[in-house]
Amino acid sequence: MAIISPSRRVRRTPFTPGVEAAGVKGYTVYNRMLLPTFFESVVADYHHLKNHVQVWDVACERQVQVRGPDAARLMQMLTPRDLTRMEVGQCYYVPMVDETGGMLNDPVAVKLAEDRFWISIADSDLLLWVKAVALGYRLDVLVDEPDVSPLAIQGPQADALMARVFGDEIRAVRFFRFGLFNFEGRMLPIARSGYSKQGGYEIYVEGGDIGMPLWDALFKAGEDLQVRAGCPNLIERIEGGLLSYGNDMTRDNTPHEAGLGKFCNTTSAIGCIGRDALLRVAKEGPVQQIRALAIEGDIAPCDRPWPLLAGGKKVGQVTSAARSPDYGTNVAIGMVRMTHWDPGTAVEVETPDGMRRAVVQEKFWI
Ligand code: THG
Repeated sequence: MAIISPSRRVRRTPFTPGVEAAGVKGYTVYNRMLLPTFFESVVADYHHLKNHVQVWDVACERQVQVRGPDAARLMQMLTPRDLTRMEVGQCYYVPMVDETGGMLNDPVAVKLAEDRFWISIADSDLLLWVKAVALGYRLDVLVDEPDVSPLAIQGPQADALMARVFGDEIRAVRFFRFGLFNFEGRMLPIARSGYSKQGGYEIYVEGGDIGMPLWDALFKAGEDLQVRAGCPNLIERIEGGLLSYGNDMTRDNTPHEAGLGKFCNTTSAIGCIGRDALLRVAKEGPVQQIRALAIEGDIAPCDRPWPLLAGGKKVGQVTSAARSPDYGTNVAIGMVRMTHWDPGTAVEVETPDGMRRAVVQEKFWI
């Protein structure tokens, strides 16, 4: 494949010098920013992630900052998830939808103060939507994109590495909570979260100037832990059922179709945008939904939806797929119509290299 030509529109991150020095071999573009896709190979990176610890440049998870007296009110307008019990120091995975119930993004919300939130976004221009909602409802808030770049530390040795740099207190941070930790005199929110099922942390690096000093400190401290540069791993995230906005679901899907109904509290009186549309789908139930699929045979990278067929009729599509070394099959994520979504259902996938047999799984692998 050809290279991605560098330009101002494809933003570098504070960690890009470290990523390049580590020998990044593949990039994608996410929120108009560079996101590494592999270093040694997707398979080699996968084994290393599951056995050691990696440092990930996920600066492309940009923050939409919401500040001011109406911040909490705006946040609740943006998501069908009930935020009334969300405390300062918590992170919530929050589907965000438009007025038709179509998914606009699936970010992580970070509550920094009663009147200050970060929305850690997936790959869509959510800033524009949030600014427009704030303006349209004449809310007393400021909405901007701060100089904040997440750095994820993922893998079984993440606790060991982080304790060396930030002290043993880091071990007490609970899942989807954050604490403030000092690095070179700056207090950084560090959460126990991340786009893998191997455990770890996300450091919200405020101020690009400390990006490389932090990167270097982590690699120096983790030498004997075999720390490496890594990135969200295609195989591992499919095994874990971690969804990719723009791939596995789009604005054409409701959260219920995406399997995110458990993050929607439409029965309670949450006055969010899209509430009426979601009340309808919650009542009727979706007619298609995200499923794990095991696919037989050799497959190419999934760079467009692959039709799912049964008896010659289209019953869905596959949007993410990869060979899994640990499970000895191709693991995949697809959207499957209700007539064929029961576990054990045999279907066929129309890949660019030909038809492949597949079976709907009861759940994801991790
Ligand atoms: N971390 C942060 N920002 C992000 C991502 C992240 N922004 C972009 C993208 N990833 C958003 N999508 C997701 C998808 C899944 C999860 C987080 C963000 C996730 N899910 C867990 C799971 O499914 O097991 C837990 C969800 C829960 O139980 O609350 O972590 O990764 N900062």
